[in-house]
Amino acid sequence: MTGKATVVKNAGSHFLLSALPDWAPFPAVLKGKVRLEGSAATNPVAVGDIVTYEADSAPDAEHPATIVSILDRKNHVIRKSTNLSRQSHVIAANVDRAYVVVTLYFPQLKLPFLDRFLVTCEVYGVPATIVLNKTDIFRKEFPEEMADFRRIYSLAGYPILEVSALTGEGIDALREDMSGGDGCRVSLLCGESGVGKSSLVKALDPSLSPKIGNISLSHLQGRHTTSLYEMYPLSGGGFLIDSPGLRSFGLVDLERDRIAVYFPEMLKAASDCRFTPCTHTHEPGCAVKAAVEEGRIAPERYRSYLGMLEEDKKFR
Ligand SMILES: Nc1nc2c(ncn2[C@@H]2O[C@H](COP(=O)(O)OP(=O)(O)O)[C@@H](O)[C@H]2O)c(=O)[nH]1
Ligand SMILES: [Mg+2]
Ligand SMILES: [Zn+2]
Repeated sequence: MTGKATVVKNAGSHFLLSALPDWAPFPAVLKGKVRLEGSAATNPVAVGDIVTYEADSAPDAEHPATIVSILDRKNHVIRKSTNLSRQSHVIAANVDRAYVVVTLYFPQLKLPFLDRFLVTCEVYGVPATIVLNKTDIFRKEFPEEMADFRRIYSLAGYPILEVSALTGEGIDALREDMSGGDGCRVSLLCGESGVGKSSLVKALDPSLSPKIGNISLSHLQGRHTTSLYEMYPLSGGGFLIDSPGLRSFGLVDLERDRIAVYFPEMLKAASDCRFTPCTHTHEPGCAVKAAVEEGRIAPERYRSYLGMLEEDKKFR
């Protein structure tokens, strides 16, 4: 028999597949290299890949299915193995949405960090939703900062969910969002340490909390960690891919003149710039700078962009 299913666990040479949205994982192996459907290229298999498989009978641990081919990916997320090596590793494929968890304080929000993260999502082609956690603190004590935050990222066009893992505010909305409406959405939950990812998973689906979000990053550094890429079904519908590497995936290498393309609000404005390409710094007739001056682009985001340009210069 043959079939089509999604990779829900990658343990190096062994895999678990499930025909999503049904959750009934069964084992599978790779024999040699696997080709991408309709192409000569071979590819490593990643969690989220939709694959075709062959099996003599219903697959079980003793008679795993054999992965035959990988269907075209709509996107994929990679991670560089180490700073020194140029190797990169595909850690997830076909991700429907990244939920980027942030706080205003405790820990303090660093806008350039969040903006780099959003740029990375844009580069990978993964739509991002911002999850502002710990509103139980901010709503009372920092209402102006909350309004500022909303202004900046609404102008940028990102959906914002305001939640509190502590009080449960917004958790139903987050659960509904993660189901994707049809119960098929595949999500990533990411954000820096201490923002409340583990607490959110616990609030979303208590049965998952022992499995997700408790692996420390330092413990894993310098080790091969393929076995840790795994997808979990959410009780409210949808699937969550978890791996420590994904929670803080770094910035991809970008050409200087490409950076602005990944700020969606700047990309939109840039079509009216007098010059192409335009770095949106010194050029006359720059529509991006005009939009910043007129308040249609948040100056905070523009500053993050300038910061990225500067940093890029340093490394060249
Ligand atoms: N006040 C408040 N504290 C929270 C909330 N969510 C998490 N925390 C606390 O923030 C700290 C870090 O949470 P944790 O879930 O471990 O964050 P992670 O590192 O992103 O997984 C813990 O002390 C949590 O109790 C929240 O919504 N409100
Ligand atoms: Mg955690
Ligand atoms: Zn410009």
